[in-house]
Parts: sequence; C-alpha cells; structure tokens
Amino acid sequence: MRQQDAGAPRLGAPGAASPGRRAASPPRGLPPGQHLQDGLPVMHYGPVPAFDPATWDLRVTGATASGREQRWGWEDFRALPRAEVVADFHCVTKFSVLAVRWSGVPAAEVLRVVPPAAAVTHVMVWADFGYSANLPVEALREPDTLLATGCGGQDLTPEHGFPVRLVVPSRYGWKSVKWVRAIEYLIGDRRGFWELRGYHNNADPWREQRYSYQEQPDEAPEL
Ligand SMILES: Nc1nc2c(c(=O)[nH]1)N[C@H]1C(S)=C(S)[C@@H](COP(=O)(O)O)O[C@H]1N2
Ligand SMILES: [Mo]
Repeated sequence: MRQQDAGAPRLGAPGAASPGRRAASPPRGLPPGQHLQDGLPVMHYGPVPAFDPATWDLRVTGATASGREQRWGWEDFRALPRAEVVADFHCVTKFSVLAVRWSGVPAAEVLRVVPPAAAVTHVMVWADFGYSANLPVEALREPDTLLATGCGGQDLTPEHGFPVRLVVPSRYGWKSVKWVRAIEYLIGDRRGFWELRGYHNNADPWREQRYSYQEQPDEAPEL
C-alpha cells in the first residue's frame, strides 16, 4: 500500500532541521481515488500575475511574536537558506503526479526568521488577486513543505507560480498556493478561497478529505 521508504525528501539547508520536523517519511504513491498523470498541468483560478522584481515582496503579517510585520524583497528572499524536495502532487480533481522535484526555501524557515506569537494555530497563505488557502501552522514545519522558486531543475514558469509558490505535499494541490505574496499568522482557523467554496478544510489526500460535507464538527470553522 503506502510506500514509506521510497524517495524521502532531500533537504540541504540548515534551517530544514526544525524541531517540528516529522520523523517518518511522508506517504508515497497513489492516494485513494487518484490516477497517475505525467507532468503537472496548469491549474488555477483567474489570471497569471505579472512579476516586477523591483516591487515584488513577500510579507509575514498577523500575530508575529514581535508584533511587527516582516517584508522580504526579491533579493532578500533569494538570500534565504534553500532546500530541495522530491514529492508527489495530488490534485482534488483526481490526478496525481509522482516525484516532482522542487527547489526553494523551506517553509519552516519563515517560522524561524519570523517567530509566531504563542497563540498562533493556523496560517493563511495569500496570493496575488486575493487567492488564499489556510493551513495549521504545523504544516509549515513539515520538512517537505517548501516556498518553491524552481521545479525540475529550472525556475518556475509564470503559469506554475513564478516567482514563489507554496508546495504542501501533505494536502491536496489547491493549498499549494502559487504566486505567494503574504503569510498571515492566525490565532484561530479561518477558511481560505476553496475552503469557503465547498472543499475540505484539512485536505489530506490519504484520508480522501475532498469536500466540506465530509468535515467532522471539530475539524473546521463553520461555513
Ligand atoms: N494563486 C493560486 N494558486 C493555486 C491555484 C489558484 O487558483 N491560484 N490553484 C491550485 C490548484 S487547485 C492546484 S491543483 C495547483 C496546480 O499547480 P500547477 O498549476 O503548478 O500544476 O495550484 C494551486 N495553487
Ligand atoms: Mo487542484
């Protein structure tokens, strides 16, 4: 069934060894109800944003421990520690692409550089044009969760999220937000774009958490 030992994520950056990292390799292969596909299709809602390195920024907002907002410009962001991850990608529309090779900044690095306040439980990841996805803060500590700038050994293409996209292999693909511009620290859970529109708040492909009607009362804010 699950192949626990195939293709564990490769991590090279010092920031990757955060205290919250998972001990075991994440599940591998094909989750229930999925079929295999070769290569990532382009899947998103709305237009592809233009990128201007002079004005682009990535902000960390909300309940930071310091009470201050963090802002990285493009050059600042590129100077952060980097890692490579090989991970399977599962879209809720039922295609899966195995062993996608991503490079970028471990999401745990964000928590290291900008510690959240003690009360922080979740994050909202924001993209251009208001797309968003919510995650428990622990999902950013998973060793294969990456703020990716590259895929397959090259820079991301604009359609796949250039300059920076989140990759969260432990969740269905809609939480892998492309064109990330902000990470908001939350002191409670709040639904993102698709989580407000019928998709499951938790989105674990191994538990086939596709739709909001499957949610248990304690696992999501009320719709
Ligand atoms: N900003 C943004 N990110 C997004 C989406 C979107 O509509 N807007 N769609 C998501 C969905 S549903 C999937 S399956 C993946 C697809 O990533 P890809 O186009 O690189 O294959 O992007 C995710 N990230
Ligand atoms: Mo998707």
